Amino acid sequence: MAIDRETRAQFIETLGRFVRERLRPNEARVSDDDAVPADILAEMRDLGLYGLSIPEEYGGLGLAMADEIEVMFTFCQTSPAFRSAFGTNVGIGAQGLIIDGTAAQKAKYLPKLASGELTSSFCLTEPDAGSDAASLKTSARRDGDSYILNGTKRYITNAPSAGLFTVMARTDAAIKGAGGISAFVVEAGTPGIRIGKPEKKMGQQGAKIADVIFEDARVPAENLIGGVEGKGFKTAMKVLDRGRLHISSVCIGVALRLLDDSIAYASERKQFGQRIADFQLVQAMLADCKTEIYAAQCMVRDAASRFDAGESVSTEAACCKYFASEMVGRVADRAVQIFGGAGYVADYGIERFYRDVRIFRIYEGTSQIQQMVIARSLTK
Ligand code: COS
Repeated sequence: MAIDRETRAQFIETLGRFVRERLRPNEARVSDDDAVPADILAEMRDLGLYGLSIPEEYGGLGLAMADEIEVMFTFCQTSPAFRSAFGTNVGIGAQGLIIDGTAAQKAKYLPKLASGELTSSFCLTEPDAGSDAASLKTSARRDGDSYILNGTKRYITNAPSAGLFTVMARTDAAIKGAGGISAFVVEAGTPGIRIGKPEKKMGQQGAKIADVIFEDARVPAENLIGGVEGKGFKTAMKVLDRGRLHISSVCIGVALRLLDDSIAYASERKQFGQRIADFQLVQAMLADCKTEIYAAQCMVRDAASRFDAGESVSTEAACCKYFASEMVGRVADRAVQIFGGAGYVADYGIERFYRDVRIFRIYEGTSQIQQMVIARSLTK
């Protein structure tokens, strides 16, 4: 549902203040502690962030994609670890249920995801199935009224805090590709589920990723998403189409922040007797950042409104994710350059962003997978 312009503007203004007053002062702490403080998580729940994209009938804000991206442009002008805490509920962890779940599955789980009482995770990737998602090996064998899950899911965002997993598993061992895969909603407390040790990562400290290991985990058959076997890969792809728009808007938010910081620094820092912002070579870097951010915004706004109109946007979502994630990498690199030595030193936070944004070119489909999706649609 689209909210009216005034409500959206007020919400975005509130979030902008929250980012400036609550999140930015805590960026270094979140990185040092490798955790988002509990009081900030509670405030993000109260703001409705966990339920941004969950329909209103289940207690969410039910934002249209066109509204969600605008919200993210503002919210993500801070460390992306804050977004990651609720990002799986907005995106990949919950969307399988929203898009393809039965009425009973939605009624059971979505209210708790919308309030943030439950955090969800998306379990697709495995040790031997990353970009080639359709080759996944985790099995789900039917046994009476249940399925028995076995296998390992890897690099699962929010696994340590998740109460619910959307799990893609193979229900038909005879079908090797996408057609043998089904999607399940699995409660974290299910016996037979273990969470691995959180990985040490290049960036986004405060956001956790870990293995999720299924060892004879018995899941009620009623938790098969949509109630039909063999549809799980398509569910995952639909979730990722939408997720790629969301991630694009996250990239843009971070890029806006980096540009602001770069302008502020260049306006203050003096060399050769003048502000470095007055040197044309620095101006060129600022202008390139602005131009690319604007291009990404235009792309994402266009794709989001097409998505809301019911168009298939697989290709456009891939274009957006490809361009926006590469764009923020270039913006972060220029920010380090503009800050010079200070850009390389931890106290200024720029090097942290430089590391934080690197994952955007990898997760929810690498740049090379986006190129493949785009090229396939052009040549099929
Ligand atoms: N929406 C709906 N259905 C889709 C779809 C989409 N966006 N993309 C593919 N499908 C369908 C296809 O139509 C096909 O259905 P049929 O068998 O009925 O024709 C089925 O899914 C299999 O598709 P395809 O043959 O294209 O699968 P591939 O194995 O070639 O893989 C890619 C497709 C590479 C695009 C997919 O594996 C992918 O996105 N990989 C990256 C995974 C990823 O992003 N991982 C990140 C983990 S989450 S952080």
